[in-house]
Amino acid sequence: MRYPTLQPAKRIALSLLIAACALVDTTAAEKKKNVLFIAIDDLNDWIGCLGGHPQVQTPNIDQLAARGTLFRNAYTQSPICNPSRASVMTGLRPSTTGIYSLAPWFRKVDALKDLVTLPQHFSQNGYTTYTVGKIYHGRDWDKTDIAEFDVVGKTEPGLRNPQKRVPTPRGGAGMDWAPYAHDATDHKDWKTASWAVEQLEAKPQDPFLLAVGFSLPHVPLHAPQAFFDLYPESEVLLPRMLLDDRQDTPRFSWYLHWKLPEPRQRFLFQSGEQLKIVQSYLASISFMDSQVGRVLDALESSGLADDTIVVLWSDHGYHLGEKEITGKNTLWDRSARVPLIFAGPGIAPGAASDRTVELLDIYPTLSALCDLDTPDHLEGVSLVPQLNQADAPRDRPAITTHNHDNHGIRTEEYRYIQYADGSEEFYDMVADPNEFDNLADHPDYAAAKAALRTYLPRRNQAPVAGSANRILIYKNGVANWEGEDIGPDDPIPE
Ligand SMILES: [Ca+2]
Ligand SMILES: [Ca+2]
Repeated sequence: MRYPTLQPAKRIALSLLIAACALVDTTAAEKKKNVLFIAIDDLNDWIGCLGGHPQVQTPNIDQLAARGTLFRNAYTQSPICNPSRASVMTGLRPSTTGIYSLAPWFRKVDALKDLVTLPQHFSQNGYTTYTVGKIYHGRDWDKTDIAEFDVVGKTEPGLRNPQKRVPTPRGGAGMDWAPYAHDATDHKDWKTASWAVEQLEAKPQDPFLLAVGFSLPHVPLHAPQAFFDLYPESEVLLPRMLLDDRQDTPRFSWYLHWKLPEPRQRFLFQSGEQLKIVQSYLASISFMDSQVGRVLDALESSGLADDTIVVLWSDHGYHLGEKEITGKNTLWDRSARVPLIFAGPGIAPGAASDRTVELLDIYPTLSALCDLDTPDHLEGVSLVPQLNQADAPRDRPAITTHNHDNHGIRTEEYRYIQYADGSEEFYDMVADPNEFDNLADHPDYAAAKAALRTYLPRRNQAPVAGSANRILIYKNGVANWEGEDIGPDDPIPE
C-alpha cells in the first residue's frame, strides 16, 4: 500500500508566483487561520448541547457550540483509542490501514510509516504545530525520528489516586471511580490545560496549530470533589437501559469485548456501584469541561480567537450500563456517537447539523478551512458545506469498524451492524434511539437493511503485524480473542 507524499515546495512556489502577479497587497487576504484542536478521551454524547444526559453540566463546551456549528450525528471510525486516533490523524479508515487494536503505533507499519498526518500537513504548509496531552494513543509516537509535531509540551504526568476504590471483577488499577485525592492542580488535565494556556498567553508562532488532548472522562474517573458535588448521588439519573437488552443481539456482539477490564452492568447493580459510576462519569466530564474552558478563555484573552478555527471532538463514546456493559468496544451509538464542534472564522454560529458525519472528516475539513490542499489519500470529505449551512445535503452514512470485518453503518434514520460471522443487527434510530429492538429479521425493514449493506467497506484490510491488546480475529468460523479461541458453547464472561 503506497500513499503519495506531499510536495509543499511546489505549492509555495506557485503561491509566490500568484502573489508576485497581484499588484495589490495580498497580505491580509492570505493570512492563514490558526487551529485549536481539542481532543477528548472516551466522551460519549453526554454534553449539554447534545442532550445525551439530562443532568450533565458542560457550560464551556456548550458555549463553544453556541458560537459555532455542532454536529448532532457525528460518529467515530473505531470505538477504541488507538485506531480511532490513527484514523483521525491519518485520514484513513481502520478497514484501510488494518489498525484495529491498542497496538501497534501506525508508524511501525511499513505501508503506513510515511503517511502525512494532519499536523504534518499543516507543518509542511508553514504552520508551527504544538501539542500537549493525549492526541495519539500510547507512548511510542514521541520516541521515533519522525516529527509528528514541531513543539511537544512536556508536562508532569499528574498525581494518581493512591489506591483503587472499586473492586472490579477483572481488576485494573485504572478501572476505578471516586473523588480525586489531590488538588485539582495536580491532575494531568489541569497540567495539560496550563501548558496550552501558557502557549496562548505567549502568542504561538503565526500561523499555528495547537493540539490539546484531555484524558477525562477516560477511566479512572477521578475528578475533584467539587465536581462530584454538582451531582449528588441521591439525585443522579441513570441512562435508559434494559436488564436483558442482549437477548436479541447476536452472540458475536459479545466477542468484541470478551474479557475486558470494564465491568458488566450486572456487577454495577450487584455491588451498588451503578449510581456511583454515573455520578463519577458526570463529575469527570464537568471537570474536563472546566479545563477546556481555561484554554478557550486563554484563546479569547489572547486576541487570537477571531483568526482561529476551534475543533473539539472525542475519540469514541462510552457505556455506563447500557447494553449490559460499561466501556466502549461496541458498534452501537453509545460507543460510536461523539461530540464534534467547529467554531471560528467562516463557520456558521449557533448552528447544528443532523447530517451523519465522521471524525475522518476533520482532516479534510481543517485543510479546506485553512485553504490548504487536501491530500489525495484522505477518505473523509470536507464538512465546509455543513459549516456554511447546517442542513446542506451529504450523500454518505457514517461507518464505524471494530476489529476486522465488523462494521456499523449509521444514517439519520437507521443503524445497521454486520459482524465478521455474518450476523446482523438493525435499528430504527428515530423510533428507538436506545437501540433496544433489533429488527434485523423484520420483513418491513429488509429493503432498508439491504440498502445500508451496500455501504460496507469494500476494503477490509487484515489486522497489521503487531496487532495486540484487545484484538479479535475471526477466521474459518473460529473466533480468537487475544490468542484464545472462543468455542460456540463457551459461557459469556461475567
Ligand atoms: Ca479513548
Ligand atoms: Ca434488545
